[in-house]
Amino acid sequence: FEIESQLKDAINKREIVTYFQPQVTANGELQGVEALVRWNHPDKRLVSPIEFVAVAEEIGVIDSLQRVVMEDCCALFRTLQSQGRLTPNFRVSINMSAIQFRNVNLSEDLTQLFLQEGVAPSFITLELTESMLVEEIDGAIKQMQALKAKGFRLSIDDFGTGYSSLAYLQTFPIDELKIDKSFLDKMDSANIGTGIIDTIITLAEHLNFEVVAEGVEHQGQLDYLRQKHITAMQGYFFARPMPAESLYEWIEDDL
Ligand code: G
Ligand code: G
Ligand code: MN
Ligand code: NA
Repeated sequence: FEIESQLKDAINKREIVTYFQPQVTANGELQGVEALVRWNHPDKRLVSPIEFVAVAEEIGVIDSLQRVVMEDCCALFRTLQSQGRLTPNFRVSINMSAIQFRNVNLSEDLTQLFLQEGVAPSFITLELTESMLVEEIDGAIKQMQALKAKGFRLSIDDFGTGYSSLAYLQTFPIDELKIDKSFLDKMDSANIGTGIIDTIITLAEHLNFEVVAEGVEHQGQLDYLRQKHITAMQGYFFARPMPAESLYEWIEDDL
């Protein structure tokens, strides 16, 4: 297949790049960013990460791909620090691959990479999905504990769409839930359809997790979420994922 043979080269040729999407607090402050990988394909054909991340897993280059993303995150830290903009609770969220999450050396490997680049793990939030956690629960809990022991923050992405039971949720050493965009899509202008959002926020409060809402596209959603105990919001209403250079300008102009 074409994309399979091209992907390996793309990583070496630096066609794989990382975009960043801001996460904003209810007060309008920048809480952090999510790193979202992109492929600058020479034919300008848009290849979604949904497609090429899966291909990278199949052909065994997912570790190199994730490494590009992590190094781009470290470069972002260096620039923000040099601009005096790196606050102690700034976060960069990175989407984990299921294959990566199963690596028994993951916590050591990640710690080495970030410390080498001068980035403390406490600045890094690793986004996991429910399917990664429920597949083999004992192994997943061990992996999460190992990552927590090194100081990484842990988040469950697309929360509410998977199959994690409430009983297990309580035993997971995580820091944050990300409310899936599909629940925000159901909110209409009269704020009908917020039941699940409210429930996740309440659940998170009880379990002492922070909450990030993703897919905020309208002022109405922002106004509603603002009155809730929510850590941060992310969505096109604030900004789309963008290259690092654009992010620096966005911070300058919009915050
Ligand atoms: O930003 P976008 O809608 O194109 O992302 C599509 C999907 O790709 C999302 O599910 C997102 O979590 C995933 N994704 C984006 N960046 C990365 C990455 O760096 N690593 C992994 N494993 N998945 C990513
Ligand atoms: O699976 P994950 O949650 O990591 O993927 C998030 C995806 O959602 C990314 O592809 C990102 O580009 C996209 N996204 C972020 N904010 C919005 C938004 O407000 N609207 C839409 N349609 N997509 C969004
Ligand atoms: Mn994500
Ligand atoms: Na999501």
